[in-house]
Amino acid sequence: MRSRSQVGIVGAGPAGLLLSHLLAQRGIDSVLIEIRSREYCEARQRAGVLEDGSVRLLREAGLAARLDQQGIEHGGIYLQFGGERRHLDFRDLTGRTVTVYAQTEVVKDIISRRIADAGPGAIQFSATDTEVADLDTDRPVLRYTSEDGVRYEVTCDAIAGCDGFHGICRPAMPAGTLTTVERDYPYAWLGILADVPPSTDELIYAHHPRGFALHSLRTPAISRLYLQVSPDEDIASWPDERIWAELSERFALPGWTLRQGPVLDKGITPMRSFVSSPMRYGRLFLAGDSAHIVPPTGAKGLNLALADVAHLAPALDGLLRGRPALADAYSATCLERVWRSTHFSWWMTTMLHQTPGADAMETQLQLSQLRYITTSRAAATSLAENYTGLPFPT
Ligand code: RFL
Ligand code: PHB
Repeated sequence: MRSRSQVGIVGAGPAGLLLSHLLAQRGIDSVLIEIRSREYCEARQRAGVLEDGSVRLLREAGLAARLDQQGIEHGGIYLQFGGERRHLDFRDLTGRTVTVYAQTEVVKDIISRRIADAGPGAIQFSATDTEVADLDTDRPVLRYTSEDGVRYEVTCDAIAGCDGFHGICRPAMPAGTLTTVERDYPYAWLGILADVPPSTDELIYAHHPRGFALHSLRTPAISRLYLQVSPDEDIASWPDERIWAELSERFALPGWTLRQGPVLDKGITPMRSFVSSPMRYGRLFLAGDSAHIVPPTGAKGLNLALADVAHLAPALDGLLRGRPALADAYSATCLERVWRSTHFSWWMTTMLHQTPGADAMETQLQLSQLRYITTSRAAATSLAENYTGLPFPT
């Protein structure tokens, strides 16, 4: 079946969902297709920390009713190393904060808003065999098969590839168009969601000889914790008791105990830095994880995805009205923030993780850097400024 839409969007993660909403607010219609089911998208455990600018963006877009009620504002983090836990006060250092609000909730909020605004067909879930074609023309085409087996061909003015790292849009760009810079890290994160109140008031990033650990949270009743493990680790060799024992050891501090509870979800995530540029070919634009990946230590991936589409919505609006300046600047504008976050995430990651086979020099340099950050206001301010995030486009 043939149809027409101003913008075709591939992928209903945070980037694609927010883009479809921001375009609708500008009076631009879009078709949004997603390979997974709605249930899957709403349950996929991922990020939890929103930068100050992400919160403002969601608020300005009218998407923050639940975020404002349930999000937990955090004015700092703890860095733990060498048997001590030291606090960094972001409010004092930058005047800014971050908000803990799960990506699952951001996704649920935008899905329900899109369906309320545009009806049950606003998002085509469980679509298969997605293709993008005619990318050298002003009328690129998006093809997919809907959940009920109908093949669609949508002629668009532009297509947004918001389909994540494993999507089809980036590979659809002609060979030789893209330059890719990447690094795989020799470790991974084992993450758990646990039915137990957090044992801390702020996130704890712990450097430990046995490996990095992170204590985060989702709600006052649900904790989210991570352990550095080997990238080839089998989740089956990590029964819940082993995970809690390892976490307790890495966070150990006299007079403090880690509360334990039932594990609701667990999984292993590889760690990678990846930047593919430019983020545009003709009228195909990439946004979010489809163009770049950062290791999660800096809590940047979701925020970068939101910042990309904050640029992309006005850029597409201009392009469709014959004013291509913002679209022409889109890739370079986004890549500036992407590279800042790529550096910050690499820096946090390499400062806090144990590299297999690392020598005493590496360990001492990490510890020295951690002491410096927690004693020098200038060094602490640099971390705080990056963590709370650069100003967002408005
Ligand atoms: P997503 O969320 O991957 O969404 C892409 C969507 O595209 C769909 N898709 C397709 N749809 C149609 N046809 C196809 N052929 C398709 N192929 C794929 C997918 O099913 C999916 O729904 O990308 P997006 O929107 O760019 O959003 C990026 C974020 O999800 C990601 O950067 C963050 O989750 C990264 N991240 C974190 N970011 C933060 O800002 N703060 C954090 O605290 C944070 N913690 C994390 C994280 C990522 C993690 N994992 C599991 C990778 C913690 C973890 C453990
Ligand atoms: C999370 O809560 O999932 C989280 C928090 C901070 C990070 C990464 C993940 O750096």
